Amino acid sequence: MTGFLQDPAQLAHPYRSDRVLLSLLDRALPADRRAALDADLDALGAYAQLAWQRASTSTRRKPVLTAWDAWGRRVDRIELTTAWQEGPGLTTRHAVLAAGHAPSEHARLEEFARVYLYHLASEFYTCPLAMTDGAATALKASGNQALIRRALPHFLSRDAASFWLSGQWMTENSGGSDVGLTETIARQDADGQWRLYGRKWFSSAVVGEAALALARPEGAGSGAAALALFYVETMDGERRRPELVIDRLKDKLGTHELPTAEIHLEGLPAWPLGELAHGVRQVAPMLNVTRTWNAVCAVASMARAISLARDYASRRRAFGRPVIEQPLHARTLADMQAEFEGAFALAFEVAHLLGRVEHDAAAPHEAALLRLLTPLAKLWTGKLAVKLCSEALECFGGAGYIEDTGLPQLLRDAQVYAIWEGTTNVLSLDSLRALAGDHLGPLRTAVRGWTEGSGEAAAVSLIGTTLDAAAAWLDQHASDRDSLEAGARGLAFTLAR
Ligand code: MFK
Ligand code: FAD
Repeated sequence: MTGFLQDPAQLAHPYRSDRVLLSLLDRALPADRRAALDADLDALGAYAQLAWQRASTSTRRKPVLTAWDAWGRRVDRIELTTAWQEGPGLTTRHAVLAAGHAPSEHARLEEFARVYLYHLASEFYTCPLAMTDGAATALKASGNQALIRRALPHFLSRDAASFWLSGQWMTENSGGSDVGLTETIARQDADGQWRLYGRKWFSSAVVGEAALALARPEGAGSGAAALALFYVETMDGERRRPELVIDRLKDKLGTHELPTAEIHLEGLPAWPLGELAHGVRQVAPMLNVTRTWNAVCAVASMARAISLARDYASRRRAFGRPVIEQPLHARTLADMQAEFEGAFALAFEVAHLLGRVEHDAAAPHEAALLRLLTPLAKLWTGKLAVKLCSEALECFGGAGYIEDTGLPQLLRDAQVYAIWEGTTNVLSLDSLRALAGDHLGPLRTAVRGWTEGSGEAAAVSLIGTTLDAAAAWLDQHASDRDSLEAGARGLAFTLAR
């Protein structure tokens, strides 16, 4: 049978074709650092193209858990997809995590450029990578030299053979937003060794070698302030420690290649990072790093969706011309691109600020600015990724709804960005935390810097009016916590926009 056959969308090289990324890096980095970065980004872009081609010719696989071997031994072995098997080699070779911890104010920007290009091809191997980066950051902040010496060489290794992934064990059946409900107990042996007993309800780095875990020291009171933060290791040589039991892998809407497990801890050895309380305060550096990863990965999903939709529009014809030449379709794509570029600017502003703050290269207002923009970037990009991936599927017409085009996966996967690492509401409340004190002062200072000399008087005036209205709203509701919280999402969206 012959007849018309539609050419599928082709993925342009995600690095060489990304005008927005290229122009940011050219602008923000000194020439020598910019040049040194090129080879890694080029290779990660090529890997992304390879992965897209591979996905179109192979059936996607989910990881498989084998709990018992043929002879009745508990093995909890997880078989991973190809991209996951390639993850340690690829990411250590291209220094994805190590780059972020280099001694430079540009380190984080250089790291997140890599993350942005790698994320879609990684099949969410970026999820445990983010947590490993967060664990490295929280360990450094703790100042616990013994744990830093023990774990950081593995977390930041440039050699796959010695590389370790870390998990982030916070969420329990009782609560993921309200971790103060944590039931996991930390008990001390007679010899002083701490051990964890309890159940962690979501563990996305269950194949990792380490984790940071919240637990309640036995006898401590209730609530979040009484929680401590512990470092654990999951392996005993080649074997998973028997005190860590994988109950099952979750059956999820998306992120199918990512093995997210329900686990039990039956006396897993653990070491406190610092004081045996205020574990949430101690894990906060990890949260802020993983939230930055989330924002950058959400933006990467938008970039991928738009790139494919634009390519398809140049191949697909309707009413006598390529649909990209239909004024309304061109306008649809242009609107998507504009929203993406705003989100990209916000996410990468956070990435660059993080590096400047970590290396004492920030202006006085920038630490507070980073604290505010991190939840805003996470919540804004999480929602926008769903909207733009959905719009991109529609750009393919019916083909966008068909599984083996590889397109529906974009939408399914995007839904996770708004949920994990703090939901949109939880992040909106976190932005209220960040606005305590000087309210909007750091943002006003930043906006002055961003818009200086722009010549966009009307836009500058609109931003000023918006910030004035936000400040007035905060003052008006300052003494009524319930109405402040009820309006927190609206305020967060306004500020992010
Ligand atoms: C591919 C993309 C990559 C992304 C990978 C993602 C992998 C997914 C893995 C996960 O989902 S891991 C689980 C993530 N879980 C969360 O994000 C928890 C969501 N809930 C919250 O964030 C709640 O707001 C929180 C648990 C923090 C509430 O806890 P509390 O103890 O009731 O809050 P409280 O008392 O306000 O804060 C305790 C302290 O922490 C305070 O400091 P002080 O003790 O000094 O007063 C807060 O200021 C501080 N704090 C809280 N959040 C902070 C923070 N400090 C800095 N930054 C923050 N974000
Ligand atoms: P709940 O906290 O029960 O929230 C339910 C609803 O209530 C949400 O809409 C929330 O916004 C709202 N809500 C809660 N409190 C408030 C409030 N004060 N004001 C307004 N609204 C509120 N966790 C880990 O610790 N480690 C992992 O590796 C991990 N991996 C994950 C992987 C995947 C694929 C997913 C989906 C989740 C993962 N999580 C992980 C868990 C994730 O972090 C939690 O699901 C998330 O933090 C929400 O917690 P919850 O599911 O208990 O929802």
